[in-house]
Amino acid sequence: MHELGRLEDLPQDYRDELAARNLVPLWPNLRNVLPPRVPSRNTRPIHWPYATLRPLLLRAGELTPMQKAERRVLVLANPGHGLEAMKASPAMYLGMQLLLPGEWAPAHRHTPNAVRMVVEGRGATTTVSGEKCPMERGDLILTPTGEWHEHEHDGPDPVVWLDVLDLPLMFYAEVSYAVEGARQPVKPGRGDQAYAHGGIVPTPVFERGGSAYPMLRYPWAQARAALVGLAASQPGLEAVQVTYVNPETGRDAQNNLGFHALMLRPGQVLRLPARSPSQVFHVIEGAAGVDVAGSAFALAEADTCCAPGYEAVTLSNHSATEPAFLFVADESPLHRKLGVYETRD
Ligand code: GTQ
Repeated sequence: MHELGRLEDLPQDYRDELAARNLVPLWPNLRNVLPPRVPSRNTRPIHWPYATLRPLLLRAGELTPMQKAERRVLVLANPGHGLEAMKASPAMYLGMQLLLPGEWAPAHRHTPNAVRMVVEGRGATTTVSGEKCPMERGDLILTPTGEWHEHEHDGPDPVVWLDVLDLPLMFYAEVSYAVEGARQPVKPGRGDQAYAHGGIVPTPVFERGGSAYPMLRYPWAQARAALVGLAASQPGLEAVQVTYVNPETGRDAQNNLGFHALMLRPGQVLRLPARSPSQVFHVIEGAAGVDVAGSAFALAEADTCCAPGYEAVTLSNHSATEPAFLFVADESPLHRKLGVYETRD
């Protein structure tokens, strides 16, 4: 690939006149915006150990009351994008949210899609469009674009969960905003109960126009059982992974980000091929090694890390006796919509 002309090669008066007329020559920038074969990525592999994050989050609970926070969150920011950009990857925002006993995070709705992965504590609920979802450790709770949601906590201990939002994408597209609301009346009907068994869905006879997001809570007990069952039924299966899907359509649970649960068998080393989407790994149970792009992380329970796209990732379970369970979030639905999803090697 031959060298292209540089900006400095052009006479100053010409450059000045272009700038004055809001014009830019392409050729000095062409290789930056269309690099050869591999995109330039600001996303760095980063590990956020829970052991160091947790005391800082609990301290936020002492320093900042709910009225001053609305959402008491420490953002897991990737320094490759600049901390103030509050991105883990181009399309993914990660936050650890704390709710103390008796607290209420008021109702609002916003354009970004969010999910919660519950890390610790019992007794909290998130009410989404009137459906009150219990929050147990490892549960995945959706708050899809535009749906009212609020969090409350009646249990005895602090509750912490991981928020994953497509906020950076929405912000980039200049479509990110929120609307504040009042406490939601709770409606009967629970998606996690109506869709508790794979392949069996409710058949409305009298009602019409069901929700676009019929299942809002994916209990960890069910996802874990699915993984254990899959591993037992297919002893030769390399990647024991399930995807959180919309039970009515079978497609991704949300529009832009993909959510999966993955089980590593005792002693397993799993090499994931290089694929275009950035990924986030969070340990629900056990521990895992994550090797990506020259970084090697030892993830303990409740730890989180991210990996840039177009890089192979090796996951290892060093326990000889216990499986490890990971929550994986990625940008695959977005990449498929953009028509750029690819696997390499
Ligand atoms: O719980 O609604 O981490 O609106 C960031 C923005 C959580 C939430 C975040 C939010 C929320």
